Amino acid sequence: MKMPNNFLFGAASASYQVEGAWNEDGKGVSNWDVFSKIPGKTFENTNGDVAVDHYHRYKEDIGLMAEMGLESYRFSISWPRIFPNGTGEVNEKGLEFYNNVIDECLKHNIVPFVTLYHWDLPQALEEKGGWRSQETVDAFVRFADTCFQAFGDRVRHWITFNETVIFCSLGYLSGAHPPGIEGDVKAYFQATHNVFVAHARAVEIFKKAGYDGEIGITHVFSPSFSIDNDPDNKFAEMHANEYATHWFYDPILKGTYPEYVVNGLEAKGFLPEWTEEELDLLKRTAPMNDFIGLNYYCPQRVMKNDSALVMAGGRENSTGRPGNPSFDGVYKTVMMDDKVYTKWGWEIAPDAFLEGMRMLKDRYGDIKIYITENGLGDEDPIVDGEIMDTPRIEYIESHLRAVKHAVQEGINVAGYYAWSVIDLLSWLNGYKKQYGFIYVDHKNGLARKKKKSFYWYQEIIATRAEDL
Ligand code: BGP
Repeated sequence: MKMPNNFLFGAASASYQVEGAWNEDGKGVSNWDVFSKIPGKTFENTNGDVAVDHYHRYKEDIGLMAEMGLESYRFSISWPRIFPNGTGEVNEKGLEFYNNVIDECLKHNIVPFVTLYHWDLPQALEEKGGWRSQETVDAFVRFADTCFQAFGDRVRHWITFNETVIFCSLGYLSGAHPPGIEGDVKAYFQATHNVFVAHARAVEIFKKAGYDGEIGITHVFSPSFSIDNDPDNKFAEMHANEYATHWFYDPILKGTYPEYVVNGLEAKGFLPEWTEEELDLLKRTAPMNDFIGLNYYCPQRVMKNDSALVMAGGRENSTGRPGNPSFDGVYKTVMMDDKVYTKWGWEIAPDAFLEGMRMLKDRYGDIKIYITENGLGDEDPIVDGEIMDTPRIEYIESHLRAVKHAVQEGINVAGYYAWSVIDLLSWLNGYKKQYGFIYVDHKNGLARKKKKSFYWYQEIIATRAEDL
């Protein structure tokens, strides 16, 4: 079987991870500009000041994407480029840059798939409370509306937020991302609720204005599986899926919060402060979501937590290995002897990917799915000057096969975006952890070079994955 003609083969990036030009053309300072410069926060204190200089090289990069045959490019808009202080006056130069990127994509018949928020929050808003604050919600809605108005004549695919669970949990529980707060469970749940409200308000504006196109949100997709059939571990599995998946997917797709979590939070005093109006908004806008974006890297293997510890890290903890207890100490994620892991301890499990998609279909029905990220973080071997990223090819091949299987089973998957189109800054792991089809030579003026996987993906796209 060939993948259907309207299935999009794409690849992704995010503004802070590729653009650089952190203080050029009127761009404001983002929370990541500040956070990454605090000594010890990132691997070798790397930051996105220059990143891979996509800001100045977008034409070359999009040209390479076109050569690869890429059908769609998912990228994000740096909010502080458009509103240097988060709100207030628009920076025209910022709009101009994204107009250029969009036009360059269209020139090459590449569908631009835009993420509005991929974590680089204007620092001015971070200082006013970030996602704990209503001010950020209001400012986001204005930012989203501005982008719809500026780019909505050419952009038909919109993602409001990337991975709420990650930027909120790493921001307020583990402290590994800005604002670097540890163990504030109340703030964590409040921030997630505020993000869902901001999403819902943006969706409603988009729909009311009648733009031609689709809008949705992108979530981490990391379904939990018990390590065995022990009832305590099965309970841990249920609990983990409720807190780490349903809490995020239900308000978007069902318009309500999962009762199990609401009851649990209420008992512990962690329930977000919300209004009836906000809950109505979630309910009213849920059916307006055109799709759900899934970022899938690995599942979670869980068991009951038998230690007194509560969560100290997370998936992105660059120093520790998994084995982290959940924030409430009920379960812990563990590595298993019979599983295969990447060098960074992320399990490679295409079967769990397919199984997870079935679970989603069971719970949420036929909602359209885009796989908005999937890929392998690795240190690619260079042999005689060629980048021989065979493990990446194997990883993507096995996961694309799972996607193909899903489509054959009638799961509504409409596109696949490899992470990442080009080697870029890994938030906490610098440039050492590579993901791209295109190599960036940091010792040679950031020169671009096609990897083995570049040619492989080119072939996959050209044949619409027929041989997979
Ligand atoms: C996702 C993010 C991406 C990207 C990816 C790989 O959570 O949306 O921006 O960074 O993970 O993560 P890492 O670079 O930590 O390996």
